[in-house]
Amino acid sequence: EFGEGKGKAERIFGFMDVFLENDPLSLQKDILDHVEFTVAKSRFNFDDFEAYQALAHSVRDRLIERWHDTQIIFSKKDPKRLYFLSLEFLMGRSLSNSVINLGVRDQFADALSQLGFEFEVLAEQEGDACLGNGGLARLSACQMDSLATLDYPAIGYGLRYQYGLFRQIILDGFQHEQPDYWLNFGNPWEIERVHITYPVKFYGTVTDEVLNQEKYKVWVPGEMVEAVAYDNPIPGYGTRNTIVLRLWAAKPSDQHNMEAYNTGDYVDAVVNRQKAESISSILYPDDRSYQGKELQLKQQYFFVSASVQDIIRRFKDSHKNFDEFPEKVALQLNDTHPSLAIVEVMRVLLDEEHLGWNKAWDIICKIFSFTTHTVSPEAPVKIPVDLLGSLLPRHLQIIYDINFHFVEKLKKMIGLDYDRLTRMSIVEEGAVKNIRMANLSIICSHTVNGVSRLHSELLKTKLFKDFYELWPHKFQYKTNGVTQRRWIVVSNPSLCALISKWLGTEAWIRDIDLLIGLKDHADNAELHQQWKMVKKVNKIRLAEYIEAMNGLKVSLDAMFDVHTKRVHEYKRQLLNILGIIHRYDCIKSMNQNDRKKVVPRVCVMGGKAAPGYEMAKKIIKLFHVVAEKINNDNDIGDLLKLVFIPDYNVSVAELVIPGADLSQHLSTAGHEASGTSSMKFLMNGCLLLATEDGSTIEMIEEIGQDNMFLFGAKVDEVPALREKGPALKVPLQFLRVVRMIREGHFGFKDYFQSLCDKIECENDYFLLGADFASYLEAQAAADKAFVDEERWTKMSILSAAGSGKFSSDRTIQQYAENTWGIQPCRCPF
Ligand code: 8GP
Repeated sequence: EFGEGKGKAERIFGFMDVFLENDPLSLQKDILDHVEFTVAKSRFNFDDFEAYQALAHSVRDRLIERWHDTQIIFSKKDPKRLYFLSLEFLMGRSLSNSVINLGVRDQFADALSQLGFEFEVLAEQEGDACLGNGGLARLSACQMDSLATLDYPAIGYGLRYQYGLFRQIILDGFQHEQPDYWLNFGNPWEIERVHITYPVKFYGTVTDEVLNQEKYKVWVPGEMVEAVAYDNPIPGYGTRNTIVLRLWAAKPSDQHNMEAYNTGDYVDAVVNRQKAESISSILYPDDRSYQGKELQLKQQYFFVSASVQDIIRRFKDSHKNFDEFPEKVALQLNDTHPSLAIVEVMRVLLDEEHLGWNKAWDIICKIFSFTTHTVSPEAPVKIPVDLLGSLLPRHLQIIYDINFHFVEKLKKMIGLDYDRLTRMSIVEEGAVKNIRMANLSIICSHTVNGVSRLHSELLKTKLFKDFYELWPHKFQYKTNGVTQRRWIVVSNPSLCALISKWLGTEAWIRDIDLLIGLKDHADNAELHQQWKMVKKVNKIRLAEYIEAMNGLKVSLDAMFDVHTKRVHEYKRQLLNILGIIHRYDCIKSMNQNDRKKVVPRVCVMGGKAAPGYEMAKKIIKLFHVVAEKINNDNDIGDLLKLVFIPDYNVSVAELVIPGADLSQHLSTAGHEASGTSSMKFLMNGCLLLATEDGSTIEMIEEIGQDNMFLFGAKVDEVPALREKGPALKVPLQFLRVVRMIREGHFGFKDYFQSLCDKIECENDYFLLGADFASYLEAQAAADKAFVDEERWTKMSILSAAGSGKFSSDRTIQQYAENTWGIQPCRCPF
């Protein structure tokens, strides 16, 4: 095979390539070379962490080799490329995923064991790359994996934050945040490109100049920083294709303020220069709202400007005429955070390429597509005009021009309907004038995508109704998906082996539709036995982690009931806690005989609250006080145990998800745009207890409602329930558990009053009271199913078998075909 590859390389490239060998001896030599020359330790004396570093560098060499080959093919064939712009990527760890996608996992494990190291142990040395908040950020990471695997010519662009998402620590049950200085121990997965840098301008003034009798705008900046590229190779699975995620870091620019050096204040000048680095230093830790801060806007423009310069440079390397730009370039806006890219491309085409308004606008309308990830009417990002005008004066002018042309056109289409014109304008008038980034994105993109079918309906009928009525053809949706490479193959090796055995092939790792084949064996006793064994192995792994973290021993016979996601009122972790209190209360009142019928549960919760989100932080504290009481109640024993997993992140999720029997997805219907953790649980054969929200609705179609525990108001019932307000009848059990908290049954009485008021005296916006009875029924149904082991196992097999639709491979293929118009371009060996 190796000789074949070499021959092909010669035919394709016309030169003899040298491939890195993957036999154990060559791998050992590579690892030891890196120990000696990269890590600079003696090859006779190095510890686990040093071994991990050397291993990571050996893997990186192989990634770089493939990436170069991929680049050669892309340059030669010059396909239309996708540029995926996202301010957040939640990549997690890279080692295990890389060796699996490269197909060298076993070879490396063999090589290491001969050197006296265990692959799994070294893999634990790696820290997580947490350059994102939650769903949107992890989705971007899954989508990069699928883009590489499906051979699409794509590049991801983002920011290389020095501080990723804060580390959550829990002290006395309260969340505290600590900085995540993830680069402290180096990052072997990135390649610093000292020669790929671009100047990024801020502030200053705009002047008019005349060139060849034409008037042009010239932006004279007041500040300059330099963007430096850091490349992170992303390997595809079952292909040689390896693409790149290019993250920008801010560095001081030599042109920053030369004057200062000359005026003699050398030390101050250097210190000021250094401030430039703060632009890419920190990820904003809120997963919902935009704070309209200057630094946040600077970050957005910094990343957009560097990416656009890079894209245009690449295009101009092999094309002379901008007419071809839309045939070669697709730009994807991952939510509104990168939307300044629209204005930046327009500025370059007008002021630097001198194309003229009509031509430039025509290009803009063909290259941008926009995906929104929220349903919240408060979430749309607004930038105060004053802020934008001071930081990016030329961009504000261009936005006004785009808006002027748009409003003029709109008047011709809809007449002088001022209410509607006001709603649709990019500029929001009022005491503070704002730029509405969603309106800008919709107006300038050829396609607007939602992230599930329900989400898309809500966009069309509520959030963006005016725009949908104007341009129905722009609106599409692509239901989210997750990559089975990370969420089964890496995180659940036992299940991966079992699935391959029963399907008789590993092809499902690239072609997830094959999973449905498990359905044929859903009643097979032998599979049941093995399926249960796999779950047990994963529960043991999780139980060991819980014991190490919390010192709590949990029973493997209990149902592992998991609720992990960012903490939010709309995600209703509070509903879960109220349900737990109710369960505890019921057990307490039972006699010993009845207690024998209770299904023991280990209730696991995990997730971070935004540092400024007080109610979310109270919910975390409430879980802890309830846990304290119940876990220390010897009368209850193993019937109910509560565990909070601190600092939930990608690598913790890889451990928790495979070990879950049941997982909860409780958002009030109409609030979760899609939800993606449910997809990971489903693939791992975990049963879902959920509301009919986001992508769950599509899961019901795939898995069947008999294989899930559904509850709660449906999306069209929610408005009427809200309307009723205090007149809404809530069950007595609900009032009782709220009273227990209020009266200090779990302590911290005063601290929880506001939380109780919100769901009892105020309008209970997220309808906990209204959904409580049906939530308890769904929980009872889960208990009933769990005691019937064979029924439960069958439901579990059917959940995994029906999860194929929720692979990001399907999502990406739909984007490629229906939104971006790109084709696979495969490295031929
Ligand atoms: C999330 C949605 O809440 C979730 O339903 C969806 O599955 C996920 O995006 C991926 O589409 N939204 C966000 O994470 C989000 O809006 N984050 C922005 C503030 C950064």
